[in-house]
Amino acid sequence: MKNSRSKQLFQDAQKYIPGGVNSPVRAFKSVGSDPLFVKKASGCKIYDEDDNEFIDYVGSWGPMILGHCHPAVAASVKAAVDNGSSFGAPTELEVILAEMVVSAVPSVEMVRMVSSGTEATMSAIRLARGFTGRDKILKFSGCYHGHADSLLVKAGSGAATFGVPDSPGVPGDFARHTLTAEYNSLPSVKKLIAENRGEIACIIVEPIAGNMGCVPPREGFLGGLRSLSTEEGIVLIFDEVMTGFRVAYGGAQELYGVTPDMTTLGKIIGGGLPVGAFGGKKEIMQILSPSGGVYQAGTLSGNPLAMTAGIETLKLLKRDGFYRELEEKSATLAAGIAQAAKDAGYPIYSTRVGSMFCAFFTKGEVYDWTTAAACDTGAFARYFLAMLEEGIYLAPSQFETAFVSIAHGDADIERTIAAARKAFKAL
Ligand code: KE4
Repeated sequence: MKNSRSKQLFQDAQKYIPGGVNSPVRAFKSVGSDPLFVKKASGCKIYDEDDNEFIDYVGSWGPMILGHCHPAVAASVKAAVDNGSSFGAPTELEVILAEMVVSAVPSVEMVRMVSSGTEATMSAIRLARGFTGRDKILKFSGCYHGHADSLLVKAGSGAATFGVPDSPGVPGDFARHTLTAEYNSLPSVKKLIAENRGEIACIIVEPIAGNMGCVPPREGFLGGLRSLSTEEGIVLIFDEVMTGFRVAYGGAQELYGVTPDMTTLGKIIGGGLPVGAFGGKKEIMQILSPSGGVYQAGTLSGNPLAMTAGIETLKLLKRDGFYRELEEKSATLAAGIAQAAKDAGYPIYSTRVGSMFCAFFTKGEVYDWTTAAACDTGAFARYFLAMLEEGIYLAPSQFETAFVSIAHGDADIERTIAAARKAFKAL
């Protein structure tokens, strides 16, 4: 595959940008290759600077559920630009998107817009601490909630990919307020609660873990967290930055029927532009400045272009049958890839929830960080590169999730399965 232009750009980029990228996982380091520089995208395809075409399953790490450059979303943003790109003042657009989120997400009675998922989770935790007067937070190994200091402890995604779950630069004083339990293990949560009774402000969890690969919640896990949080006066936060509007219009909380006290969102609600959001019960949200004392702010929060893209995207997700169609595509693809591995006699453990899916390169079941970390990342890297050669662009890490969009057609899915058949045979 021709990649001279990407190689040159990567050399140039490394002169000015640390690691040549603006977010670590994009560097392809864990798959032992140099990144491709993307020039444009449309539908389910991306095109790199050497004019290679790929069927894209990264989807900008989740936002592009409609596919890239959806005509209605693109047109709405183009029109919005002519009205101005940022005012730093309230707009009707923010009210419209806020109302759409409140109507869609069961736990959200009020919502605050920010510009990234990290801002959303960081702010939600501050709000939970302000609401409870408690300092400690409880998260799960392998879950990633953005790069705020208190959350970069045994994190997933890029932190796990680089094997630096506890990042340098996070003061011990911060990290000691962060308790870490094991995903899908209620006993590990109960133990930490017993050891820190009355001191835990919130439990933050990815209701479907997407940052150690795709790891679904086991039966009773989310409901158990709900009961424990209620009993202990702990604020339960579902980090739905990835799962929100992805696995259902109301997110994982709608899919599993478990309602948290707060929810963080991002990715899809911005339609590809920078947006995050955190919301929840009115009694909690009301103590947020300026209606209350917990401070949080942002120059570009509620940016009109981002609001426009988000509104247009959510409108299109509401159409009848959208999620059913996405489910059918995703099921066909995931089953085809699993069958390809089986036919090649290559052991993988595959998972899928809606249009989030993952192939774990291990024989055993994957249900938490320990079992995810046991995967053969070298084999995954060879598979990733083999698929790339076939024009299939997967997430460049075993500890990420792949995404299907509504723009992936039958031919794209068949081509992907054929590529997987070839890739597994060559492993
Ligand atoms: P951002 O700050 O990257 O917008 O969102 C942080 C975040 C929070 N919560 C969850 C569940 C997330 O998945 C993320 C970010 N996801 C990663 C992909 N695994 C972003 C990709 C990247 O870091 O470049």
